[in-house]
Amino acid sequence: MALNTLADYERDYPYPRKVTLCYLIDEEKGMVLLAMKKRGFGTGKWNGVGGKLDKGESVEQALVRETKEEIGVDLISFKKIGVIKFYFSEAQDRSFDQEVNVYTADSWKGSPSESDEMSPRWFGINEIPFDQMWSDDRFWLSDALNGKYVEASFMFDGSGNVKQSSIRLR
Ligand code: 6OG
Repeated sequence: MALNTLADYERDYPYPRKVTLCYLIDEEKGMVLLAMKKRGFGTGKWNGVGGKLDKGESVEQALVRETKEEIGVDLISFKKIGVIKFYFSEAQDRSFDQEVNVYTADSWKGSPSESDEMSPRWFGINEIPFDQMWSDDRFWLSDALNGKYVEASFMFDGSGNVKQSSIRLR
């Protein structure tokens, strides 16, 4: 059957590949750590840190490993703030689609540092550079950082713009 709407994707592909995404938070200063992606999927965009699960790994194991690899810090405490499914409707196959498991972390060891893959920087929670981020972020990130749990799905066009969305915040 043809895939036309976001609901078609959600019905036919309910379990896209899992990935992790983590935002370090400095509660006292009201800051969030974003990192500039230097290579691969999403190059040139600010985002949280994270990536794919290795074979046999849990989501939380991948979250800890990816954060260490990308910005050099060891997470101590973190909390899940949402699950978001992304469908790239104009991709050749469904391998780009992702289920992003989103976390914030409020305690870690070490200070964020640059790696081959990412270059981190602190931003005020009210000064997030949405125009240099994935186009879905403006629909949910501020609410999620302010304590809402987000369950959402997005369908993108070939230029990376949101074509359809479904967002539940609680
Ligand atoms: P690697 O390919 O580097 O993992 N990611 C997204 N994050 C946001 N905010 N919006 C999206 O809309 C995203 N698509 C993927 C998940 C990719 C990293 O990028 C995140 C992962 O942390 C499309 O292994």
